[in-house]
Amino acid sequence: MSTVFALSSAPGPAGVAVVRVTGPQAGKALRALSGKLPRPRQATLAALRRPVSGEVLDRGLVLWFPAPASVTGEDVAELQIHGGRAVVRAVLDALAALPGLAQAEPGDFTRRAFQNGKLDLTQVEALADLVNAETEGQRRQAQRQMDGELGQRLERWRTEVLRALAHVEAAIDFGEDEVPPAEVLAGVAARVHRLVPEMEEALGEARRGERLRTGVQITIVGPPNAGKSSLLNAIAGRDAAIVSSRAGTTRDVVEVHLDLAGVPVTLADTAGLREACDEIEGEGIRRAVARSEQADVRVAVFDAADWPALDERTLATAGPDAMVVVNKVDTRLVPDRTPSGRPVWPVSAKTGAGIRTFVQELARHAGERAGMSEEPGLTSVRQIAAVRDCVEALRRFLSCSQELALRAEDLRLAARALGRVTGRVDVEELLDVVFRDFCIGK
Ligand SMILES: Nc1nc2c(ncn2[C@@H]2O[C@H](COP(=O)(O)OP(=O)(O)O)[C@@H](O)[C@H]2O)c(=O)[nH]1
Ligand SMILES: [Mg+2]
Repeated sequence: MSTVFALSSAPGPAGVAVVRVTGPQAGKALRALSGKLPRPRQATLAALRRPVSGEVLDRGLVLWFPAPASVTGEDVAELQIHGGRAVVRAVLDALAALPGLAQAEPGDFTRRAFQNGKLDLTQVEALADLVNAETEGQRRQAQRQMDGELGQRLERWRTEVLRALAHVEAAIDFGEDEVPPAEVLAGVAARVHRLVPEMEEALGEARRGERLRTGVQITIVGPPNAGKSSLLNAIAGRDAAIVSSRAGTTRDVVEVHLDLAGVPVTLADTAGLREACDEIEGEGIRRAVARSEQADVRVAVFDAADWPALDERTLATAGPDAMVVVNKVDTRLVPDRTPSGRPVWPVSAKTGAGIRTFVQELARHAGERAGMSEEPGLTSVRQIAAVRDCVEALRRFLSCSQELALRAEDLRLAARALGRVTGRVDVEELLDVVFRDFCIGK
């Protein structure tokens, strides 16, 4: 394995820059620059010198993490130096000049951590999510996944599937005298039967975790001139959408990305719903309807002037679970229920009245859709696809329509699908399970 180094902190002038070296030559490299190896895991002040010439490049803290108790599982040296561009450049150049050392490729440290069993793939994904987290909700989700809970849950499932597979293979290999296949198979089927609904439940909840990663989609719909664009601007606190008293001003979907109480959301303003005057407006309305269909949360905006009549087309497009907002209450007051009894958020995009209360409620809805309070579930498309493949294979196994050897193959596929998620695909483990359950060679 090669030894690589990289600037681990962000580039550019800063108080401190962190340079990490990982691999078998890391200790040698640290000694070459600082003169000696500090005690493991203890921050030690040292002068860093250019090898050969002995010129002092910087003074900083050095740390030494011998394998395997390090972030990558290899020998790791960490240099905390002054974060000036020239200082960093000089130290990186000095490292590059050492024999056997090379600049790390993107993701090298994490890849090594994975290869050495420090992280499973769900944790690798979580690490990327954590580094990219912009809102509190995203940080929390990534942190939970980083703890490895999701990986452990998947490993538990995989072990169950492997155990079932071991029993089926035993039934094939051992012959009738030693393991009565019918009995074994019934036990295996019962186990798999319990597993499938658990996975399906996780799949059912998966959209939530994904929403927290990518953002909850909120769409504003309503008749022309109700104040949809004004509402979006009031929520976003800036003039993202063009506001005009001319009906049909907003023609395409206008999006803003916001942090609503820790939940990332994409708020979309759309064209007013009415009979289109021209082709472009018609397309805008078609997009409005399509966007509304895909949305996680729909907001229907009406003009207080029309109260108590509410535009039918908007009600139909937004659907029964939409939040009903009546705008322009500065011109006319409205009650807090629609004639049919649905709750109403009375607001004025112009004066700001009611906006705070509405935004709080909107944030709560968005948070609910993102499953902010849930246990760590599946969060990425990759994870969801793999668990879906697994369930499919297990269902095929349970359908009993094939001969035993083919059904064993279904279990193997199921285990492999789960292994793909965590990155653990070794067969050695399968043998362990077999030995544990059967005491072969007893
Ligand atoms: N009085 C009053 N006028 C508003 C309010 N919100 C929007 N308007 C006006 O209503 C018109 C239409 O607003 P706009 O946001 O473009 O509506 P949209 O077509 O639904 O996007 C504009 O002239 C706005 O100034 C409000 O809360 N009170
Ligand atoms: Mg508009």
